[in-house]
Amino acid sequence: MRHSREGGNPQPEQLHKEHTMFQTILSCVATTLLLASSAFAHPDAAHVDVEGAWVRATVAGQSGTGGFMKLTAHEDLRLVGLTTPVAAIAEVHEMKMGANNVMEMRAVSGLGLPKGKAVELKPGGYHLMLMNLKQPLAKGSTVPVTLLFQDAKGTQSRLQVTLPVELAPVQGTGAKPAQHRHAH
Ligand SMILES: [Cu+2]
Repeated sequence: MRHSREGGNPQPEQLHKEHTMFQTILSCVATTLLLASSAFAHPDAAHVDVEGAWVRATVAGQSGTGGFMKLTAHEDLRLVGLTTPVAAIAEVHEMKMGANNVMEMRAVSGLGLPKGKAVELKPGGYHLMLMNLKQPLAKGSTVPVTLLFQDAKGTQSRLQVTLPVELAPVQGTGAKPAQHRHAH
């Protein structure tokens, strides 16, 4: 039902929002199915599938941790940032072997997500870095994260996901059996 406030303008914004939400739900059914109940789409959600997402549990006194997942964009996008209420600082990081065989970690301005290609954020590689944690993250809890994407034109979009806190990578999260990874 529509109504106007006395002396005010109609509120087409609300109708528009609902319409957009409906479209988003339709176009992101695949994402929602993959994530089961662990995530929901934001009205302006980026068209990105998220699989096997998790955040590593912390121990007392630990101020930072990593988040991991497999991202498949439906168009060429870049993951350019993230926010989460549990950490004062959240960045996209890259970890790789540096000089003297020491693993080095650094923030990157973005991670390319070519259309249709699964890009894995995993321990020892790209990851979401949560720093200055405001609370310990216990296994069994969840962490809400908003991922920020940017397309080639610079248009930004977001995807809100809820990541389970785990001690190790999540197995059997609804991903297709053919996509099992084999650890070496
Ligand atoms: Cu890091």
